[in-house]
Amino acid sequence: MSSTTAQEENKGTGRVITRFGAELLIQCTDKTSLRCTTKRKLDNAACGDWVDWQRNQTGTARIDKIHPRKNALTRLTYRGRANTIAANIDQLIIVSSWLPEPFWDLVDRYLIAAEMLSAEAVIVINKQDLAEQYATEADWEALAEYEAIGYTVLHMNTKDNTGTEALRQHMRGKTNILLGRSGVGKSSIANRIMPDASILTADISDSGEGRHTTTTATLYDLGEEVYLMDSPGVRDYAPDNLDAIKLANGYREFKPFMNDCHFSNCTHNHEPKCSVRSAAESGSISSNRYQRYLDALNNL
Ligand SMILES: Nc1nc2c(ncn2[C@@H]2O[C@H](COP(=O)(O)OP(=O)(O)OP(=O)(O)O)[C@@H](O)[C@H]2O)c(=O)[nH]1
Ligand SMILES: [Mg+2]
Ligand SMILES: [Zn+2]
Repeated sequence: MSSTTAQEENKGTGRVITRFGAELLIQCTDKTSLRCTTKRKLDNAACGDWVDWQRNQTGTARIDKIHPRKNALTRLTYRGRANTIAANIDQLIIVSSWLPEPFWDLVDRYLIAAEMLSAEAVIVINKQDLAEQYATEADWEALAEYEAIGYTVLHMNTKDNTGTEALRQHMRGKTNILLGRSGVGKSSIANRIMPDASILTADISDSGEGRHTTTTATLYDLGEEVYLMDSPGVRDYAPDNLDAIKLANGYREFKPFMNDCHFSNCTHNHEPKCSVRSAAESGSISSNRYQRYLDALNNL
């Protein structure tokens, strides 16, 4: 073991914990954290990136290389640009709650992103304590449909710790990212998984001041190759480079039927002899999911 820490070294490797403006905080291989600036052309360094850094004569650490990424989660900004949320993700933890209510088309879009990233996905429904009051028949049906096509659905309640251990088991050996609308409880879940991290949540503080909504994606190292990223809540989400093929591939239950469509470039919409549509009509695949696929196709 080296007796020096990254604070005393002149160069090294690290992983981006978070960025604030032009500055990044990285975790070095010795687990210490280091503030870095970055070259303008490496401006897309994102939470989860592995990087090389070097110190200049004035002592400032600067990122001079981003290692090749396994994948990157990007989103389309309201200005129509692609924005990298985080990189090198093994699993999306897609969080909804009973209040604010679940948006299943948003869950679908995160699942499409998971397929595009070749990442795994877990669906979390938080605030189980509010289920009796707010969950509808249609909601339970939607959840059963996700489970029927092989997705794990975890019910959580961060007030009494329901589901924390189950989620922890699913996170093993992976870089995980919490995603979902604002206020569903992502940071509350992160706090349950990592009680020592003391992440701010929307609870009104003792002084009665302000809501602590998460503003930037942040990586936490849990040890044993487990990482968890908390991310800012979204109003909506869409992958930034979606096309009809990627969209259909994002609906994993379509796959066994797609090869039987009459046209090889079938969009599973109006085309004759479409096996996917037939499967939706006969109930082999969920007509709700198929309808949401058609809506998404129309919005491309
Ligand atoms: N009833 C109930 N409330 C919860 C639960 N988990 C979290 N909350 C509350 O939900 C609110 C939002 O929690 P946060 O953890 O800040 O939500 P977030 O998803 O991180 O929100 P953003 O950072 O804005 O994206 C807080 O008031 C929490 O106390 C739960 O299991 N049950
Ligand atoms: Mg938060
Ligand atoms: Zn088809």
